[in-house]
Amino acid sequence: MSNPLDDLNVDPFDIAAQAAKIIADKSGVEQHDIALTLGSGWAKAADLIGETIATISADELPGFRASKVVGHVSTIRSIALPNGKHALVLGARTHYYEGHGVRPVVHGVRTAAAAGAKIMILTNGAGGIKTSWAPGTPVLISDHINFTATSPIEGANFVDLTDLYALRLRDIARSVDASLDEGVYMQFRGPHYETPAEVQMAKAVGAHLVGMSTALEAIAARQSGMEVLGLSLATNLAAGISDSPLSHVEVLAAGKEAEPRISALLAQIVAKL
Ligand code: 8IG
Repeated sequence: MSNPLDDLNVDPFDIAAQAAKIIADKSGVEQHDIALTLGSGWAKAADLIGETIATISADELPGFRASKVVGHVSTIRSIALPNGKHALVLGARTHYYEGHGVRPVVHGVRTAAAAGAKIMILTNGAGGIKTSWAPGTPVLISDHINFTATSPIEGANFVDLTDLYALRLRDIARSVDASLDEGVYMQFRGPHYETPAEVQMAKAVGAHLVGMSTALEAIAARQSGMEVLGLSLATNLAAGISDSPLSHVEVLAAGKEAEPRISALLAQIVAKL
């Protein structure tokens, strides 16, 4: 299936603007305030944060690719929050490991920015390096290490990434749950999990969480002028940190178990933004 983003003569921001226009038309919401990407374990939050105004299938929007990963839903929802604000929930994350390049990976974020969102909430399931994080522990992302060897930014645009994961937003999250720990997220290409040696490398360079998303999206969000809040669900201890091997089925099960708890937490945070 062809995607307009595959044509390198096309400006990805134009496609994002087209998608945002369709979202505005279908939802009747001219400007969204907040956008959320809900990764493994976080999807239930969409039902808790407010009233769904419109549900749009990803294949109705230019530039979006239908996800093929079990447990990932490909819809975009416009939600009215109790405080009068509007949230856009992106259920259609494209991962870098899918092999379509970086443009589709950040298209949701760029569409959210074009739809007016000033705050981008990025959530994911991740492997934890800290042994104190039992499977199912939510963790605030304080910073990231982009280990993908690529960037969503095209051309000589030297975007500052200081305070990328805004302290202001982390403080709001902690005002909801003071026990929230934080850590540095390291994005690997995947789709394989790390070797134990790679996890030791990640630990040595200052990472606390390993995953396959979020960092590229956060960079694109900052390029578009958004404030970023990042939340990981540590669904498993990273390879070699515990004795047992990693299984995608077990990772999904840990996400499901934690889902009601962390989705309620996220809904409470969204209510305060
Ligand atoms: I859930 O241990 C989940 N996603 N790279 N490593 C990486 N991604 C993950 C992991 C993990 N767990």
